[in-house]
Amino acid sequence: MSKPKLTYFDAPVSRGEECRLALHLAGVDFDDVRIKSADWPGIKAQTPYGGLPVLELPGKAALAHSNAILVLIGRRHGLHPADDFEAVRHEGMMQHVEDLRAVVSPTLRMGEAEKKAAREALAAGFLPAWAAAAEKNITEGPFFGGAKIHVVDLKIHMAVRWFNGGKVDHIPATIFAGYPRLVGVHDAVRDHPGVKSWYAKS
Ligand SMILES: N[C@@H](CCC(=O)N[C@@H](CS)C(=O)NCC(=O)O)C(=O)O
Repeated sequence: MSKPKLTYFDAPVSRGEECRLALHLAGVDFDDVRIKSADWPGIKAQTPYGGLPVLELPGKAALAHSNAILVLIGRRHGLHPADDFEAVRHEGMMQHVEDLRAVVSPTLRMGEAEKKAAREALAAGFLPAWAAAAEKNITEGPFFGGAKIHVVDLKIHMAVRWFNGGKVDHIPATIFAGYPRLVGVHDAVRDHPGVKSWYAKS
C-alpha cells in the first residue's frame, strides 16, 4: 500500500463520508475503497472493532472509529484546533453527533409501526433537545469554532444533512429549522469550496 486507504460502504453518507471529506479538504491523495453491503460480513472480523470506516496508513496498523480518524486527519492537516482546550470542545461536539447516531440508527432496523412510534417520540423529545445542546455550543459561526472549517464541522454537516428535506420518514423536514447556528454550520460546510470540489468530482 503506497497511499492512505479509507474503507467504507458504497454510499456518500455518515461516518465514512465525513472522513472522505476530511481527507479531501486536507489535500490527501487516498484510495477511496467502497464496499458492497453483501461483502461486509466477510470483512467485518478483519476490522479493528467490527465497524466502518477504517483508515489505513502505509506501514501502520488499521485505525477505526470515525472521531479518532477525524482527529488524526485534523491534527496533521490543520483541521483540528492546536489549542488543547478548544480541541476537546470540538471533540465533545463530535461525540454529541455520535450520541445522535446511537439513538436514531436503531430505528433504521425497526418494522414500520415501531419505527413510526419511535421516530415520532424522537421528534418530540430527543431531537429538539439534541439540537438545542448543539446550538448552545456553537460559537459565533459560521463554523463551530468561528471563521475556520474543522473536522467537527464535517460531522455536524453530515448529521444535519441526514434529516434535511424530510429524508428520514416520520421526522419533520424542519426538525432543525429553529436552530440557526446548527443550520448555519451545515450551510457553511455545504458552500465551502473544498466541499463543493469533492462533490463536483464524485
Ligand atoms: N464508533 C464507530 C461506529 C462504526 C459503525 O457502527 N459504523 C457502521 C456504519 S456508519 C457500521 O460499520 N455498521 C455495520 C456493522 O456494525 O456491522 C465509528 O464512529 O466509526
